[in-house]
Order: sequence, then C-alpha cells, then structure tokens
Amino acid sequence: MEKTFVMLKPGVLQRRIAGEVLGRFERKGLKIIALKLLRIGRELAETHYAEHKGRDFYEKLIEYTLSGPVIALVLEGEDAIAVVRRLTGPTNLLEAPAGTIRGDYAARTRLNIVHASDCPASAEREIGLFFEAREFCPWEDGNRDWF
Ligand code: 3AN
Repeated sequence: MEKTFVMLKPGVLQRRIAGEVLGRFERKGLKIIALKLLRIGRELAETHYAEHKGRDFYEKLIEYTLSGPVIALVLEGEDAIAVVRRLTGPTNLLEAPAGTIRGDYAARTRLNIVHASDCPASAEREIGLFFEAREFCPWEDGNRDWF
C-alpha cells in the first residue's frame, strides 16, 4: 500500500475544522498510520518548502506555516498520493472545485490550509522529515462487528 504525507496548516486549528478535514480522508477509506500535533520550527519549515525559496510568496508561506500548531499525518491506501491530492484539490484557489478541501475551505492560494505530497519521492522525503520510524502505528482492519 502507498503512503503519503499530509500537513494540516495552522489555519485548520484556528478555524476548528481539524475533525472535518481529517474526516474527509477517513471517509474516503484512507488509513491514518501516524499522526501528531506540533509546532514546527523555522528550519523544518524551510527544509520542507526548500523548492519554493526565492519565490515571491515564500516568506509569507513560511510565516504562515510557523504561525501556530500544525497536524502532521501519514495516510496509507491504494494510490494514496494521487487520491489525497484529488481530495485536497489544486494549489490555485480559482481552480480548486467545490467538494475538495481547498475548494471548500481555502479563500487564498497562499493560505490553502493543507499540504499533501505530490509524488512518491516527495512523500518519502516529507515523511522522513516529520516522522521517526517509532512514531508509526500500522494496524489491520479488524472485525467489523466491533463497529
Ligand atoms: P501544493 O501545496 O499544492 O503541492 P506547491 O508545493 O506548489 O503546491 O506550493 C506550496 C504552497 O505554497 C501551497 N500550498 C501554497 O500555500 C503556496 N503557494 C504555491 N503557489 C502559490 C502562489 N502562486 N501564490 C501564493 N502561494 C502559493
């Protein structure tokens, strides 16, 4: 099964919509196998967004990412990287359709509330930046009678 990295940016907690956003991933059937609430430091934010260094939105993007706690998680599922990107919607505010997380909750491209890995190499890199092996908690789908 494929793994992908997701970060719910500070606006999610600010707006008290963490449950709603996480619920979209869960309802799709993706499996949460690692999750934590953390306030990230400048060094991690700059490493994470290194490809954007020099862009006009870079400083504001870093500032936003550091402005409060984020929720970092690893999701697992068939084609999880592409599936999660479909759920989050495109980067550009005007292209994110209603029904996607960004389409429904983000009013500005720079503040588009959620980060999701865009390819296997990014997923591996980003999971490694945010999580140590001991923080993973893989689990099997259990007996449905428990529900
Ligand atoms: P995505 O998050 O969809 O993979 P990236 O990696 O191109 O998109 O951009 C990272 C973050 O930088 C976006 N989530 C968004 O917050 C911000 N960003 C990207 N492009 C722009 C832009 N043209 N104007 C403002 N902010 C942007």
